[in-house]
Amino acid sequence: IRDKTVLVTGGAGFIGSHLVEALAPHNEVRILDNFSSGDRSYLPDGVTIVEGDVGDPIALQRAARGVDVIFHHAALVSVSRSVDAPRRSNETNLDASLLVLEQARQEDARVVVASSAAVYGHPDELPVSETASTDPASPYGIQKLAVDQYARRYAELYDLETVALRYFNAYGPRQRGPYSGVISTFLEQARAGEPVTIEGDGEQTRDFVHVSDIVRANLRAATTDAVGEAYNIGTGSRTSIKELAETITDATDSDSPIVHRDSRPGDIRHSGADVSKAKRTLGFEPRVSLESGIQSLVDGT
Ligand code: UD2
Repeated sequence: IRDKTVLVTGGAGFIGSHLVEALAPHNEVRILDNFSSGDRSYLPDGVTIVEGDVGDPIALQRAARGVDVIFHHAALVSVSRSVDAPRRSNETNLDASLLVLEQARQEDARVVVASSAAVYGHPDELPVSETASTDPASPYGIQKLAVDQYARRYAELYDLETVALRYFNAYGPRQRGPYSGVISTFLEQARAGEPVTIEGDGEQTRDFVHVSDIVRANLRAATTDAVGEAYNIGTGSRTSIKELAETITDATDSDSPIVHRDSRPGDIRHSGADVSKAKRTLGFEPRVSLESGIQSLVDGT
């Protein structure tokens, strides 16, 4: 997209900052971030920073004034933290998202919301399509499902242009920290020569999607006519956690042993996207294979 005024909530975070990078050359970009996990160094010059909580109506109003599109990426992404503290994660993931939708109504702005594969819970069928039943297995999944449904209903009830993107397992540069995804955890462990910790038997599978593909999906969502819809964003292929551990120890030339720990209570066994709807309707085409995505993380390119 070009020549728009856009707001990225969570714009200093992992996915948000990559999106900001893609938008900044051709658009007026604002971000709203409380820097709880985001970092200023990720932001290119020329971006307007509003420091604050997405749940703070004043900060949100300031950041959203006059925008054409809001990309809503501010969230607490840890499933296990949502289990430990459901109300705290509900505040950020659901209450604040409703504020964002309301603010978009005020501005008549399009909203692209970050939904999640977590809305499906334990899928009945693989790959999982958007018409599959939604039965989230965690507070996080419940919150994302509610946002996803609100987005759809805001399109219908108020004629607001909304799109929900259901991300599968995102990875890439800048994902880090104790609550981040398994790829960044394994990479840190392998590089430090520490044991690579598989939770459970490692036969569970995930659909790992590179952040650059997620950014491309957002750019498509910003212009599509097919609003009021949810789209799976993944690659369509699944990798077991065991295979992932081996790929990462190989790619880093690490001597780290691969060890097993207890599995996570309530862990999803298999997750994989049917991305045909996003391909057909958004023209989304995942480009980065897991092998090349991991290689570029290792090479730092
Ligand atoms: C990810 C997202 C979540 C949601 C969901 C949608 C993150 C941090 N979470 O949850 O926000 O969108 O996908 O499907 O991106 N594992 C290990 N060892 C470790 C860490 C993890 O074996 O040190 C396993 C873990 O038990 C699980 C798998 O790896 O089976 C993936 O775990 P995760 O935390 O990266 O992501 P997930 O799928 O729980």
